[in-house]
Amino acid sequence: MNKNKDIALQGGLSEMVTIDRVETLLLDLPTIRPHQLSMTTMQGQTLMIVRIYCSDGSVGVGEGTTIGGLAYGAESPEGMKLAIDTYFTPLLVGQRADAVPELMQRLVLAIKDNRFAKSAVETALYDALGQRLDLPVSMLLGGPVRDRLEVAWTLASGDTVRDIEEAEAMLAMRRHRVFKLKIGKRSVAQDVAHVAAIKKAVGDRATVRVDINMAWSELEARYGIPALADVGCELVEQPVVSAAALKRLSGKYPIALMADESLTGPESAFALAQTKAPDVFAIKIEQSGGLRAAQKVAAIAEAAQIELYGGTMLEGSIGTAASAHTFSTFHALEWGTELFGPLLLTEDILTSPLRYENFELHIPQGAGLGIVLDEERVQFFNRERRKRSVSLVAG
Ligand code: MUC
Ligand code: MG
Repeated sequence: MNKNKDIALQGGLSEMVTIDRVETLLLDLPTIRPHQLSMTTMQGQTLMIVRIYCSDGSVGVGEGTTIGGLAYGAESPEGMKLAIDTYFTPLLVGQRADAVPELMQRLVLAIKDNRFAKSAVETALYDALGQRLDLPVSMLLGGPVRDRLEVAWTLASGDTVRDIEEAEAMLAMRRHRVFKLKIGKRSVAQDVAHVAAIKKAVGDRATVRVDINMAWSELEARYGIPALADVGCELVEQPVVSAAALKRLSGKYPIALMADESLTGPESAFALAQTKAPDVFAIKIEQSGGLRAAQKVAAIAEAAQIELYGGTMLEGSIGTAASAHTFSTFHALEWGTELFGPLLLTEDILTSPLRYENFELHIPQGAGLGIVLDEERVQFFNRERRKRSVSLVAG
């Protein structure tokens, strides 16, 4: 046995494992109901799945999602697939699979932006490494400080009565007691009335927050935010586009202001922290550019005394598990999380679904992400397979 190999094995690392192959798939899954945001209404969700095959036989899986194709940001599932197939894969194949930060740095240096695709790839690399070392991803990220996360639910059917019924059902199941309402599509007055009706219906049994997804002008926000505070709403997420306007709105009203779209990774987090505009950061692994980048955003928030919320890009089970492992390492998570993505889908692609219980998500235990894909389901929802069967029927 040579000296290097000896050291590697003593250190718990496997013998030089390399990346053999990278595979990407698009899975189209239905949602339980249309999901209405200020900029789009989702009728389903597309999961961009990446699998990284390593020379020791380990296979890591990662996921990239967005909301409504290109309605939310510059990356679409199709674009992520193309970027990974064409540009990421040649930089990964043949490289040492264990060196995750080094591999990510290689991608960061060669590829601008593409944060969602980078997050998917980093997830797959850590999943494979965790399986190799028999450690959960949370341990590879420094270790969890909690094993469960409070999970909010988003009410976004577009209809007040239906949203109230949905909230009641969630409370009865003890699945969610924090509700985020998607507003910004209607007038400010109509939106405030919608929030007031829902808050009145749930009373002290639940808390109510809103996400405007940048739909308000600064002037609308000046009327809307205090009105929301008056009806018992506790937090307003990304009311306006500009960070300068967010700053002008901050500290004025008895309600927390949260940044979401303005947070695009550690640099933007640092810039926002310097202005101390938002009270809270909605941290997302995809928006941040990966799991470790999300941890950096959390560290910046902590240093600036900005509170934390674990956000979602409505990921399916893979991205949700990766987010859960990452958020489990955050010291403070004052506003909980919204890792409900898999519950918005009618179908799951895991052999055993993530465990939601008593208003919380349990961080999956076990090596890597701690999840197992149901291969039949993956193939069933695979866009390529569906296209092939349609063309066979047509032909
Ligand atoms: C967002 O903007 O926060 C989170 C929950 C939801 O319904 O949409 C996402 C995106
Ligand atoms: Mg948001």
